[in-house]
Amino acid sequence: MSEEKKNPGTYSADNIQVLEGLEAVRKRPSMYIGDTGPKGLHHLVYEVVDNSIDEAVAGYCTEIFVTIHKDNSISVKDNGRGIPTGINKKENKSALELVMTVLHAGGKFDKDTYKVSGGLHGVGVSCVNALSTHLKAEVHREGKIFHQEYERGKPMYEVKEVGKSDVTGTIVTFTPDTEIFTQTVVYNYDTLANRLRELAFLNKGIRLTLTDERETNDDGSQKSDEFYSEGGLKEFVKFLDGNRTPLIPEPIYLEGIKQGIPVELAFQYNDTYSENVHSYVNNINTIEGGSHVAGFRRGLTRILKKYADDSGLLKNSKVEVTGDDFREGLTAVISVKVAEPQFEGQTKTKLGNTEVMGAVDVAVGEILGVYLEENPREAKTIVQKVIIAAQARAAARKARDLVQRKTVMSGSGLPGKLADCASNDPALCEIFFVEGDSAGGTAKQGRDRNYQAIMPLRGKILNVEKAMEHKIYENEEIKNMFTALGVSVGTEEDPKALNTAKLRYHKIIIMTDADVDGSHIATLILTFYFRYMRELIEKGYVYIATPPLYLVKKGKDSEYAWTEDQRLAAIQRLKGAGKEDSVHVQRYKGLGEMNAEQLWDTTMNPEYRTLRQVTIENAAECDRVFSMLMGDEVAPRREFIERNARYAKIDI
Ligand code: 0RA
Repeated sequence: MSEEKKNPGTYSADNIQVLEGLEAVRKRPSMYIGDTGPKGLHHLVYEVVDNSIDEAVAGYCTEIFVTIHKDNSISVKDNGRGIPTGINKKENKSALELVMTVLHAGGKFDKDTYKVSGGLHGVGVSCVNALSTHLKAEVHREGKIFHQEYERGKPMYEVKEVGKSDVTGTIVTFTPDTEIFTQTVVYNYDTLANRLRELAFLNKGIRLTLTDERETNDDGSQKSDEFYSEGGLKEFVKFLDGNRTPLIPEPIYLEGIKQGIPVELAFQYNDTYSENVHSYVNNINTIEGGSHVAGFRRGLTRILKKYADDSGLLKNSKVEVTGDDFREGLTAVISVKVAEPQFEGQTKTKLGNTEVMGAVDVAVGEILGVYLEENPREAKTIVQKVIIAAQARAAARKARDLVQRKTVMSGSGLPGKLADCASNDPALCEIFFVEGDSAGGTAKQGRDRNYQAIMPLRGKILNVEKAMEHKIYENEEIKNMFTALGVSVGTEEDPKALNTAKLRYHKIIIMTDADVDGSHIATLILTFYFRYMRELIEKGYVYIATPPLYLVKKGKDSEYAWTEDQRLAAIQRLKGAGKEDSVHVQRYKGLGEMNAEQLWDTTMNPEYRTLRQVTIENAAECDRVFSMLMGDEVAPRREFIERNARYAKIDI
């Protein structure tokens, strides 16, 4: 120790602390970035981009470039002021080095920076550094260029001046560590594009450009997209409702500071029956909602109810109007900036700060009050929509009660078509929802009845995107799905809430044919889960089975293939020295073509099967994709399907 003290430039006590901090990140990366799968991998980029967004929100940066390099390293470049490089007196180190190597350094040496973004976990760029084999920071500032590089978070040299520059800005380039990200270090363009698009809508006026050096377009140009929004959330709502028919010409929009809290919100009514309220706090998607969403609902209900009462439109409708009725066919985005957000809930994405409720309530009240006064025709359209919703809800309530009664009776009341498993332990039990009775029969023979239940579904299930709520609860297949799962609607607090306390299976597996029809049915089922049982997706209970596409056979030898590459490889292996036409390839057109043993071996046996877990990475994007795939507009659907023609693999 004493020796090190004498050489502050090389290895001081401070250094040891720093290394301990970053070592902690490497030891338990999930604590800092959520997980070490694809989600955590992409989170690294968001963490770095957030720093540039902060600089932009502070008013010093207008452009951010994100580049995926050929080797899957990432560069984030901005035209901000550049990270300060001067020596911090207290730490006796360059500020740049502190930012890059000390956990949460950001606020410490610069108290004036009003940091409002900063990733879901808000851990800062030093975490990215700790989890990268190599990171390089380049700063253009005060007419000079500075560099520092790091290996797994440790500086390779002190900050050095390497040249002159007549611009300002920061470029961070990092290579994710394969020791940490053992699953994959390959970046997904669309995932990054969706987040950058979202950030552009949430932070109007900032230009975000994504470039993929791994791919070129058909015309030879580099794959690249630019995201820029002048209208902010107003444009976000239009984008989300791009495949729906609006009821009012333009979204209702407000931006301002209410009770000291920056609030931006936009909302729009469309002719569907679903409610799509997306909310953000400091650019973080609060998928569990919270006080800002509560404030929005309260303000919306208060103002619309008063308007409806005063206008006399409600008088003849004979139904009682509830809060839900005001949100049918509503698409809204709420964004607030909170200095010290408290995140609660299962996934820490629910805003707890109570003071935000009043601020948003007041904001909605102001803007909506004025809108209704100034636009009587639109006001009438909205109120009529609310009345229809209330009438439909009365019908839905009856239908829901049916679902509820049936679930309560369960035991004897399980659907006749369900082949249940022996175990009662939900954590061990799986249920396969299988397309068609014939495949259902095969699955019943092939399964392990101790813990695998089979439930055949008849043909195409109801498209919930187009149906009114009561139709959904009246639908036989959907009712059976509720009963089989042990899920009901209505808890003591909320008659509409999903009650999953008695869920009977922790793996809900959708097993359909590996063809277009099968994908369509899987998408219909997923739409239903997304709209009516989202909690089960969020808890990670919903999966998609992946049956093979081919059986490649020669004599007694055979191999299954899931992809074109696997099919070709299997043919090569099996033909050996023989001719190619000695190998027979069977294309499985449906589950029904497999016998029970084959289905078990390839698709149901946990030892060999591949299940794809359904996750919601980006709720707003899911919402848009589902409304497009299942809604009325044909052209965007065809376009999407053509783009994803190989297999409608929807990463929801
Ligand atoms: C703190 C102070 C100042 C700039 C930044 C942070 C900054 C950080 C990042 C991270 C990525 N890009 C960035 N750009 C700027 C500037 C203080 C000053 O110049 O007075």
